[in-house]
Amino acid sequence: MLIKKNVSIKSSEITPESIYLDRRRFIQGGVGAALAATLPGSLATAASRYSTTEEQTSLKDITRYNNFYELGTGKGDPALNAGRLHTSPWSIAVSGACEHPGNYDLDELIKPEAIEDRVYRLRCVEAWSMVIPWQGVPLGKILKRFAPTSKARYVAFRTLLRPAEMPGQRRDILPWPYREGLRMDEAMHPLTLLATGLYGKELPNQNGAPIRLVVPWKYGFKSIKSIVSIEFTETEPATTWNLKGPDEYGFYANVNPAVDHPRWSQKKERRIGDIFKRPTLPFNGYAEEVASLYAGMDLQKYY
Ligand SMILES: Nc1nc2c(c(=O)[nH]1)N[C@H]1C(S)=C(S)[C@@H](COP(=O)(O)O)O[C@H]1N2
Ligand SMILES: [Mo]
Repeated sequence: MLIKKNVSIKSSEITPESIYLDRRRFIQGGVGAALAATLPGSLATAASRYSTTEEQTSLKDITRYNNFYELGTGKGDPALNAGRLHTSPWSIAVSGACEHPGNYDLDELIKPEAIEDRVYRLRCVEAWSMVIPWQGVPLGKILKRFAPTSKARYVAFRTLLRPAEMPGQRRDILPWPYREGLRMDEAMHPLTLLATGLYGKELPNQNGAPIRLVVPWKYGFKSIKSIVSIEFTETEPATTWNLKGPDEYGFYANVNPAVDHPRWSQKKERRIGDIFKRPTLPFNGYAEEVASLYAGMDLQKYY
């Protein structure tokens, strides 16, 4: 899985998207489901009850229309600059309120876990959206291994800081390194994923290789890319977009059509590939799974 991070993959080794899609459709079908149990490795990953069956955004759009300001602020910049980033070797520093802090090699973290398929909606705060077939491991499974203590109420994440390979970091665009955080119950929720791949291949650099967070009920900026540190904290951690514009970007950032961004409406979104806009759903359509996490909270205040 995690061998050839930096080297470009030969086109002969890449599963064409159409075959990949057919395979998934086949496996998700009745006979396929039975057969899948007998297939090895990633082919056998079960269709998750958390996955949407909505039409998936094309691989081209997912990998060429990106937000990754470390690699440039234009939507096409991350793909253009992706080759500069070295993602092997890669380790994650784990610190704070847990029994097993330390520096973990990425393979050490991921290898023992089963890689799951999750097809999630991604809703950017800029009012566009995609449907992305991720592969990864539920974040909670990894976090448990560090044995967080009762003082761990939040988890804070940081992206790689390496201006030599990330041209955006040579400019004062955002407070670097990019920082994000979740409340512990959000982090442990089964929907919250650490993604290591998409469309059945290794995560492209522009999508946050070698490992990034995916929190599908929150605006895309919570889904921090290219993670190098995880810290368990007692208090709410500072987050990059909240530092940049506290009135515009909250800590919670749950997708909410009832709370507009100060400069634009959040009631609708454009699904990349579509012509017409569609209504934005509370919690990006995951209300049934996650709304209870926020029971009793004023979502106008905790935006
Ligand atoms: N480190 C880092 N992570 C980041 C960003 C970023 O600029 N830097 N952009 C965020 C935003 S605004 C969005 S919408 C998603 C986009 O993910 P994608 O390019 O894989 O679709 O990544 C998020 N994660
Ligand atoms: Mo975004």
